[in-house]
Amino acid sequence: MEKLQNFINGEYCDPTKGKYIDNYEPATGKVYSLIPNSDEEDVRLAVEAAEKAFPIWSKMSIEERSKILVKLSEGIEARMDEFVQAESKDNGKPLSLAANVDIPRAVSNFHFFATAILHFASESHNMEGVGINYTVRKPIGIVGCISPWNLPLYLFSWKIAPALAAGNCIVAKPSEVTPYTAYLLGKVAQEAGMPSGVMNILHGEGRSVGDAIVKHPKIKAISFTGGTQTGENIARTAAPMFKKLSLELGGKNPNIIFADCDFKEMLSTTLQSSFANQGQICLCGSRIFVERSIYNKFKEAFVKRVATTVVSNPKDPAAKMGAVVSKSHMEKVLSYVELAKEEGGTVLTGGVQVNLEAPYDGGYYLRPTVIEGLAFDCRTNQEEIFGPVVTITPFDTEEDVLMMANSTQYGLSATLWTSDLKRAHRIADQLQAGIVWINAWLVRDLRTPFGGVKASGVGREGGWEALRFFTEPKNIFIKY
Ligand code: TXE
Repeated sequence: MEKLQNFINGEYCDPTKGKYIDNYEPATGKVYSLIPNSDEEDVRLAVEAAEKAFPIWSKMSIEERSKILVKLSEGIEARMDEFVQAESKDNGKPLSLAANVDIPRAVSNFHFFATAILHFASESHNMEGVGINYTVRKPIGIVGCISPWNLPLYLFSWKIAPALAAGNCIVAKPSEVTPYTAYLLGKVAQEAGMPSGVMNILHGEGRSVGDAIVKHPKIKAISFTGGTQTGENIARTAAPMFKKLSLELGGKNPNIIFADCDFKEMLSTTLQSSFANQGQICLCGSRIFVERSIYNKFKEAFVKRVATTVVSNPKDPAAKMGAVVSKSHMEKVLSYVELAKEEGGTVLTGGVQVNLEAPYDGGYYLRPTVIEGLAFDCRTNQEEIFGPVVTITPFDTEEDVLMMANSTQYGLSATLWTSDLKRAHRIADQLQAGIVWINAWLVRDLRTPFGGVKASGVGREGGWEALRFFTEPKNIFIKY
């Protein structure tokens, strides 16, 4: 069976203690490779390599650094098919999604930050007749990047690209549930001429290697995307060490639909925002609020479309949805369907596992699920399910829907459907969310700030925000 390796100091290597964990293919439920279960000793080696590489990488001209990162992005593009196949196999998502979204976006992430750094500038503040302040922004040093399983290379590269572009060396860990594309990245870095030790990629469980990254005193900043509980644990460890922290956590995003929306466009986009990537995107709109006058019309049309959505193996070109990421995640999602029933909800469609024919009979397939009749403040409507489950709830007034939309501990994103411009501004302004889409969903411009409020996280990624996070400003004053 294939054994993945860590990538330290420009070379692939085995974990020092020789421990491995199983890597499952969600489409079949079978183990198909082994992942190093690294620990603090591997982190120590990676930090040592990064420490040596830092003077070389941080002092390299920005143009040269940029060229290497552009080559990295081109390297992924040149191996597009290999990356697409690997991402789909590792995660269970349809091949078409990996080909159209995940891997192209990873290419763009590297390209975007490789070129953004060429234009990154700092400020100066003149004090008339007194002197001038100028601010320099320097790389932090060694930074830790920890990413989740839902959009594996997409989110991994979203962190490591700005970290590297800003001149840092990294010790990065993809999710142990979906390690494969990050594993492939080592080869591409070698081909791109990335100096040894700049990019170190370690595999393994959060509680072993992830925790060791967070605890290492020479790793000065942590950029994390994942569950809110994990974010809390990381913050607890990192805060007393005064590490810089960027935390992108969970969401329970509202999708608010007014009667005056473009119904057709809203309906097809709402299918996407509910179930894309099997509902495993932190930006999915899992609480759908519909103005009462169109509630029944919406319910009928939506449920009809959801009920005919094709759930199939990821290689099937007809598949609109593939497998969810793991058995335990599937069980978690199904347990929320049971909870919803206990809380008085009615399952309008879905709520069950899908059994495909061999060799996919052991895979983790779920029917997309729509539930109605729940109170806005019940657990099903407050906790992140992170799967193909949405609830629908009618509303009467703007005040009502805003109260319900803002009622969770989360505040990542929100979607709003209306053709009333004034209302769109009014509601967008009052939504407690870091990102609001009006008459659209998941339209992303990499220059914009990305992140949430409340329990959805701390800090912003994207554009200058990411480059600011991965640099340390120093203000220097000189007297006239
Ligand atoms: O995420 P974890 P899990 C949510 C979603 C999901 C839940 C749990 O609701 O059901 O979180 O998913 C690493 N120190 N999201 O358990 O554990 C871990 O190895 C350092 C939302 O898979 O947060 C992985 O690399 N690292 C979400 C990463 O953290 C640790 C995406 C994320 O895993 C660690 C994923 C520790 N103590 C899940 N423990 C989003 N916002 O996009 C774990 N890790």
